[in-house]
Amino acid sequence: MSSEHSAPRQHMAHWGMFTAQSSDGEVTSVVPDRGDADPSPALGNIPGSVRHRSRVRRPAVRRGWLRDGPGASNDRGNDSFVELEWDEFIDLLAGELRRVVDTHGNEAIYGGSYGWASSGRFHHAQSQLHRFLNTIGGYTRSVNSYSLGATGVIMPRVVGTHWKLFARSTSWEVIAKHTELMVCFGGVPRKNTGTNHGGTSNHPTRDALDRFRARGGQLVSISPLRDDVDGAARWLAPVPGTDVALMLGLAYVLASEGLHDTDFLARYCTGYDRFEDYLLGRSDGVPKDPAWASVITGLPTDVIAALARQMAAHTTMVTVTWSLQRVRGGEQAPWMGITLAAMLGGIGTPGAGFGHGYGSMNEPGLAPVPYPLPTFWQGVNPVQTFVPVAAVSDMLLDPGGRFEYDGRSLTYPDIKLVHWAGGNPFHHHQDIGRLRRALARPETIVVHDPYWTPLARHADFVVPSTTSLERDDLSCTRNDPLMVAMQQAVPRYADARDDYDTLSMLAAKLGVAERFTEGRTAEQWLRHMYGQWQGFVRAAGHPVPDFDEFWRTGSYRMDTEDGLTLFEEFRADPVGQPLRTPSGRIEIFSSDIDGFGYDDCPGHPTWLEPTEWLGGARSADFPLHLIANQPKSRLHSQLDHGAVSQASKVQGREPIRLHPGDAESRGIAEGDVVRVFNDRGACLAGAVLDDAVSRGVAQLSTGAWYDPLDPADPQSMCVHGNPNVLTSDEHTSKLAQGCTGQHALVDIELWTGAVPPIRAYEQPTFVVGSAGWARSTGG
Ligand SMILES: Nc1nc2c(c(=O)[nH]1)N[C@H]1C(S)=C(S)[C@@H](COP(=O)(O)OP(=O)(O)OC[C@H]3O[C@@H](n4cnc5c(=O)[nH]c(N)nc54)[C@H](O)[C@@H]3O)O[C@H]1N2
Ligand SMILES: Nc1nc2c(c(=O)[nH]1)N[C@H]1C(S)=C(S)[C@@H](COP(=O)(O)OP(=O)(O)OC[C@H]3O[C@@H](n4cnc5c(=O)[nH]c(N)nc54)[C@H](O)[C@@H]3O)O[C@H]1N2
Ligand SMILES: [Mo]
Repeated sequence: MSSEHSAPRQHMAHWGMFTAQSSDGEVTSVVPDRGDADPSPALGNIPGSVRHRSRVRRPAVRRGWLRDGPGASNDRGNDSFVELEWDEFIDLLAGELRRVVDTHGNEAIYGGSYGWASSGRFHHAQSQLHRFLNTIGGYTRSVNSYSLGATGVIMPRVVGTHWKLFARSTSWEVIAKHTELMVCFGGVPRKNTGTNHGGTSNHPTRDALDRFRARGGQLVSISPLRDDVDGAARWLAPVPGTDVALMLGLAYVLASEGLHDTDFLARYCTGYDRFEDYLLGRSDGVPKDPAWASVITGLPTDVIAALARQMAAHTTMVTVTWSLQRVRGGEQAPWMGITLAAMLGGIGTPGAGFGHGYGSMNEPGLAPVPYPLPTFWQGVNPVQTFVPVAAVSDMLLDPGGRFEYDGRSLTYPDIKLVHWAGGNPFHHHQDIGRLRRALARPETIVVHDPYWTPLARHADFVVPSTTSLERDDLSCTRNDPLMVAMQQAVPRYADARDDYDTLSMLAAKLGVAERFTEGRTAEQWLRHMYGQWQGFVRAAGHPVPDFDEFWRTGSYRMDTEDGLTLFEEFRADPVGQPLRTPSGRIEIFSSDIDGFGYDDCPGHPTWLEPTEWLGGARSADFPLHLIANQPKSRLHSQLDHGAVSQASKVQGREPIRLHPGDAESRGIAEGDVVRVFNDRGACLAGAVLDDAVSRGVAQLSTGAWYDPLDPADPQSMCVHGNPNVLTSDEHTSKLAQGCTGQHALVDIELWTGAVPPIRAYEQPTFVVGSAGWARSTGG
């Protein structure tokens, strides 16, 4: 479809819609779409990214794998590679897949392959890989996400849904018009709203909050960082990880002063009485009053009491960012947030109630489209085995081991081959030292990525993928009015190929080409998927253009369901439109969860002392609370080498922000390189002093490419500033087994040694293949 590559091309990233200008096969500039009210600065990482020196140019196999064949290896991450021709590479990889399936069965393939890849409905790397693996008999899959590990399991049990909390959330319009008080646990970080999985054509959060304030709305931001909200707000900074204690203190005031809505609790909820016994201390002798909450959170008693009364007196929206559930015991904060909102009685009414993820992703607050999205069907996976996504290291280190999950007792499979496309566990997983020991175990690791990421360096087969800028695709998401033509902006780089093409070649070699491709080229798939979607929209009476006209126009605007209030239908008719919970109501006490008997997730929201927090014993050794949050300058680890991300670095390291007082007592000045450490690992980072960070807190975002000083040592210090060498891969609880990467206790010291170079973006070493197949390309 694309021929004239130097003409400006419309495209879509997870962080927004833009037009790309290119020359000589490289994107040279990007212009945000005119319709976007508040474009993400991360767009600035795109120019220069297609021909960046970290691209994978040709198919490559790890030297040790070629020499020794499949098997566990401690050399992963510290070996050289041999570049092969495509046909030799596909032969070898297809043979290895066949061997594993024949010898060990499909369960031995881990295809969980978590990760964001790029936007686009067809060339979605995970969907492509899952469909391919399904055509060869299936794979062990992963469930849930790093984003919402705890929420994804507990919310269906509490309010009968997960996705509706975001996709049918109370709209920004309604908040701007009706809400008087927003009490935001985790703030409403504008930096995060730039992003939306699958793309987004507009960013309304900033303007909506401006309208809300202009109408007299007040915002209370509860967060360790003052800048978790842009613009005027009252800032409360409890000890990190103590939000549930604060919410209980607020709830105590409502209950003890009769400010709670007993009608709402009786009609729409179940189990409030059981919870109240705990809240008031009847069941355990400990009243969760503001004095109790004050000791744990560090906030004054009268501040807590006054806030509760203010909340009862106004149309109040309680919001909880996703970060609050990415910690040990992470199920509790969203559950307690809903309980607090239920006590206030506003759930289902305009401008009041509960919100989860305002300021986490762009989607909450946006109007949904009433049609299904065009879908690339992944097929059926005959293998039933699954693991919670954040259990990847446990699975690889403990085959046959038992674990609990959501009321079930399950077993880790014995994985022989790991197949990953479009994700980076060196970005997303915790305790990288342990992850590296886990990745030494399988017999073969296959990674598709456009770049030599740390995961690619730990692979045996590295499949060079195109970036989305090198192909045509369709973009649309469930809360965006635009269906967008993503137009190829530049020719394919070097020997890179679309994941669809490489998987089609593998499918052909394995004799299942027709099942995988259904005889369609990529362009024919786009037309096919568009046609299906067009049918849905036309059935609703809208004249959607045919594909060619759509492609020329570039986008199609759908109607949206505006002015939603979360759970309004349930509020209007709790009997006719019950929630999909056992009681049909909001479960403040869940008999099912209670019945599982999990000490780390009891039957009602409970304050559970975290492992990584300043009030616990570990803080004697590691007295700073590290917040490992989402990076402002990019999406995850993607385009870490881009201009905006690089401009944020300090002496080439990821910036770590700390309070000037905590820096001074350690002899650290602005711009110094520091060593951040605990008993799990250490990294270097660049000091930024900022009183927007609470005392005792340090903030180091995720996303710096893991760069070990000694690649041979799994415990090596990372010289670049990847916080996941410090975080624990302990899970949220036995209920959800979610990721807990947001918090870690650490200490920080001035780094006085020589500052090592950053090598993360360099090519690995290549050698000529011993079997004589490969050609040398130099390093
Ligand atoms: N400590 C800590 N850790 C965290 C978090 C935290 O709060 N704290 N947050 C977690 C969260 S919420 C998430 S979602 C995860 C994110 O973790 P990931 O989603 O794994 O991170 P990304 O950097 O987006 O990885 C995507 C990879 O896909 C590649 N890619 C892009 N396009 C294509 C393509 O077309 N084909 C192929 N084959 N590859 C492609 C990119 O180059 C990149 O390497 O991280 C989690 N990790
Ligand atoms: N720019 C950018 N935006 C992104 C992403 C990105 O990589 N870059 N990633 C996207 C993805 S995949 C996801 S899932 C979302 C994640 O959305 P979130 O998980 O909500 O985002 P974070 O930035 O990790 O955390 C939000 C804020 O919560 C605060 N916080 C941390 N711990 C606590 C605590 O104990 N109590 C309180 N009250 N506040 C706390 C931190 O100060 C932090 O800035 O972000 C999305 N948006
Ligand atoms: Mo996420």
